[in-house]
Amino acid sequence: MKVMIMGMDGYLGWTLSMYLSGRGHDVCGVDNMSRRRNVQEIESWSATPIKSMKERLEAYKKATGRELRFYEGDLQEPSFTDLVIAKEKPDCIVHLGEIPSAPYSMIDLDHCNYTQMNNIIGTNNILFAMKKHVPECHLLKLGTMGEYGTPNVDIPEGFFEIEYRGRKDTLPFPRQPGSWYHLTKVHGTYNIMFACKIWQLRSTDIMQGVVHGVVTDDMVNDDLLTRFDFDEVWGTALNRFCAQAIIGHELTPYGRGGQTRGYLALRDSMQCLTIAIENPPDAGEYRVFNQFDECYSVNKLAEYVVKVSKEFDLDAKIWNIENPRLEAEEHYYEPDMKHLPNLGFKPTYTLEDELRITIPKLVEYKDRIEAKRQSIMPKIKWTA
Ligand code: NAD
Ligand code: USQ
Repeated sequence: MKVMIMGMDGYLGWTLSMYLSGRGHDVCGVDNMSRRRNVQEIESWSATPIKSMKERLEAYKKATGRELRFYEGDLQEPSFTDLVIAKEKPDCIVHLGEIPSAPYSMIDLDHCNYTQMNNIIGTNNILFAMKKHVPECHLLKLGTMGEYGTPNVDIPEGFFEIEYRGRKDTLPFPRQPGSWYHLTKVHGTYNIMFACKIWQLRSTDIMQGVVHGVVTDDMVNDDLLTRFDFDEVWGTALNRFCAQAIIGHELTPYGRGGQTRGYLALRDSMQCLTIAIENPPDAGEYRVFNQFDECYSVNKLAEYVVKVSKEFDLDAKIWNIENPRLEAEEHYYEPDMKHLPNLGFKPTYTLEDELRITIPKLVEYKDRIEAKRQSIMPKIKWTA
């Protein structure tokens, strides 16, 4: 299958490009390299010393004999997006090419607008180019479990049956996102659903939990590593806790630490996305897959990191710091996850076993984490 990966230079995008190519797919990708600039803006960097895209492509060819094609450009530009889709005519577009950070979108008006314009316009440009050039193409779009928020009832996969004033219908489950970033994903969801309805496009909207880990089997040498962020803006919870343990920084669950989310390992995210790619929806179908391995509170995650760190002679300590976000710190959380297991998904390792791979790998980059220690403590406040 010819797969075009929007956001090829990113944490998931680079990993997925190699994973799909290894399974025999013809992979090309797009990126405007904004993630690298946006991380620099807050004076941080990836713990892993990632190579330029040119070096990555050469290293991949040297290691495997296989080629990946790459186009540098901005999905916010309608003519660029139209051109690459018309040129490649992909069977599947995996759209990862968005700004993924909740804290970044909460900095101020400029960062809110940048995130919203980037994410909503980029997706619309893809939809219009698909309609024009590849109406049969499958759009696999990365949404987020955070679209749903933390309702006091079970969370279905996208839709639920409701009876109201004596009448029944199947409707989109209410979205209650918790940041300007998470809102972009909700807007994207409705735009894609509408495009599928009016133009008979086909799409899978992935409500993905928080991803963790740094190693997959394709990273056979360090030139092929993906990025790994740990600062307050771009690092996600479990990845941050691992990096903190390595430099002897207290682990930082926010507030009471009962915030519960779905988490999944990077290698399992690759497995899930590939299952969705290889099992496309029908024309006109808009479907939603929830995607995670297990749900954990941030306190529980920190406890796992303390436990596994000990095996590597790291004495990690937990410090529940003041929560910079506006979010429930104790709540019900029971999301469904049936579609992907029904199509064959099985988590590869337990959380602890994945940590036994991540932590020693990150120890190799201890100096790079230490060098950006100042970027760890949160300064961006939701209600400021
Ligand atoms: P990332 O920032 O590492 O990757 C996104 C890539 O897209 C970056 O390389 C960036 O330069 C590129 N990009 C952004 N805007 C672009 C534009 N206008 N034109 C071209 N390229 C553009 O993020 P990630 O962690 O790999 O996440 C990928 C997707 O998955 C995002 O949509 C994110 O919201 C979603 N997601 C991520 C996680 C997670 O925990 N990492 C969890 C759930 C959902
Ligand atoms: N948290 C801590 N301590 C930290 C960092 C985070 O307690 O040091 C807490 C947050 O307050 C939140 C939870 O951990 O309650 C998750 O935060 P996060 O930063 O790991 O994740 P989030 O901001 O939700 O965003 C990440 C990705 C985003 C994706 C989302 C999936 O950056 O792209 O959409 O995870 S989900 O959380 O399911 O919406």
